[in-house]
Amino acid sequence: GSFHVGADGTLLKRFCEGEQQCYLRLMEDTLRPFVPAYHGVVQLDEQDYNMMDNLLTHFSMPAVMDCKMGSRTYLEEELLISREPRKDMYEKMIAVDPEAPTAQERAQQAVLKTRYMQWRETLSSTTSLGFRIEGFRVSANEECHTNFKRTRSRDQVMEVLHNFVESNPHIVWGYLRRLKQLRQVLETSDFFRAHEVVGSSLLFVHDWTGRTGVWMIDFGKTAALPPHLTLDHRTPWVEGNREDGYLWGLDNLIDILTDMLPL
Ligand code: 4IP
Ligand code: MN
Repeated sequence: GSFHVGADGTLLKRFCEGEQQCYLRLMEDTLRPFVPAYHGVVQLDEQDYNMMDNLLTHFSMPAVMDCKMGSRTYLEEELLISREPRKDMYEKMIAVDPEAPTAQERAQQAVLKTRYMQWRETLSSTTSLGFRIEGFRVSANEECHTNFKRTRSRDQVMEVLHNFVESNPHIVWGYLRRLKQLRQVLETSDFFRAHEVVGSSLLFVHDWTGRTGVWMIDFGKTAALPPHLTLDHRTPWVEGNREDGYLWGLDNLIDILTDMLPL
């Protein structure tokens, strides 16, 4: 598989050079407390892995949720290189909505990756809110909930968040405090200013003791910008500006969680 959980509180993730570069820079950035600590490359059965802290270690039977951040989920460069139409993505598309493919896509039984990604973005809350819920699990013996491909409206998102926190305002408070700290650090981080952050997630973790945490994870599609270019992560994307909508999505997420608190 692409992950191994170590008994020593570490996690091995299949090696990706771009992700390694991000972690090396993040360890020197003000964002360091908001990402898993990085411990370098290790080899297992001839496969390289990036080694990092397992964020679940200090929790007791934690609930976890993955929110994919940003208003775009593919890199700009993926638009330019025209790739093979994908049969697997066509299959994933018709499994959710048999009406979604165009006549031409139906004839080919395949779709371009960027077309599939854009379709996923507008079906979910990625385009409208700048983030989407990928999945959550409330307890270790419960199944993972991942059926959120059509969770798009603010109200639908709020309902899923309520289910994840089991309507516990203390947990919502903990998440809000942490997300506001993260936003403050993101607004001044040298790393964040200089990177297009695409396909990255926020990992939410809480447990029955009331402990909460949020970390940034998944930097496989986080790309360094050319030296003269910086992003504000709120300006809407137009092709060429490389904006990713990350902070706009975080603003919306903070807003929705705030509205979940009792008056
Ligand atoms: C997946 O679509 C996710 O978007 C993956 O992103 C993406 O990986 C996959 O592309 C794509 O098929 P579904 O979530 O609808 O299944 P992530 O890894 O962030 O979850 P990439 O490669 O873009 O990181 P392919 O090309 O790996 O299939
Ligand atoms: Mn992810």
